Amino acid sequence: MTRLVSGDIKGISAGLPAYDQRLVFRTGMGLLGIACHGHGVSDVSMREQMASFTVHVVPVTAGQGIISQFSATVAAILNFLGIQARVSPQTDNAGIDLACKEGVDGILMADDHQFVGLNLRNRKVVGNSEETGRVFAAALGLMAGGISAEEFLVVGCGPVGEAAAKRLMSEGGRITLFDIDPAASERLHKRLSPVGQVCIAGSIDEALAHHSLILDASPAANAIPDRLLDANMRIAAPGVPSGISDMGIEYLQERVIHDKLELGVAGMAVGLLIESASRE
Ligand code: PYL
Repeated sequence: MTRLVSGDIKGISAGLPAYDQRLVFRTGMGLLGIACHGHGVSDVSMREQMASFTVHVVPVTAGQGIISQFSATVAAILNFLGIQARVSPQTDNAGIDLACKEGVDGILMADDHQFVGLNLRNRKVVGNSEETGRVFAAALGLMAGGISAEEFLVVGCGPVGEAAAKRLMSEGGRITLFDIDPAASERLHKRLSPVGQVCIAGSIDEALAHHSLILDASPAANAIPDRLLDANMRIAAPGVPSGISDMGIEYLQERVIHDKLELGVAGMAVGLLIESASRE
């Protein structure tokens, strides 16, 4: 997992309404709608659940420590979705202690390895990597006008890529995997083969020559080189840093979705509350 720096986060909170609009323009749905679609639940019912759900975002000082504005930005995203969230005045274990004593419904907290959400009402735990993969896959499906029988290239075979591939396969998407580390694509191929149609590409050049629907979950800049971009491509890119250059993003315009925190946190929020929401 690539660690964000405060420069990555700057501007996310203030930019949420505009980002939501950009998502609607690209997919027909905003942040909450895409996250609900990723989970197959109705956003109307989810909105109701969220209005009565309280969250503390607990800053974590362990490892490399606090990222300035990280917790505040997570709380801002949750508030934008309609959850009553605030940054805990306490960090680490004291923050967990306070959340339980105050009777809040959920906690979100991240160390350098895992960003988790805990539903204290029912003990459900959600992970940012899985939710990010799921929700970006749902966004790509919306950009594609549907997932069933479409061919998708998943670049990066870590937890985000795996969750994205599973979400695409759950609706009948056909998957080609590519990872700079062939052993990683082979491991994921083995896990996914029982689930549906999946194969491995030998090179990124070959893979991009044959695909226009791409999920870039690699944590590497230039994973999708500019020289291989095509005007027909649609790319969902949760990887940090983005595998597409700024020039590539400019070239693809409304056919690319990339953010560093927003969709993943929205997926976590919906995942925490899904038990009580009705299906789409
Ligand atoms: C959750 C993000 C998504 C991409 N990279 C992940 C990351 O930066 N993880 C580290 C988060 C550390 C947060 C710090 C704090 O401010 O509480 N412990």
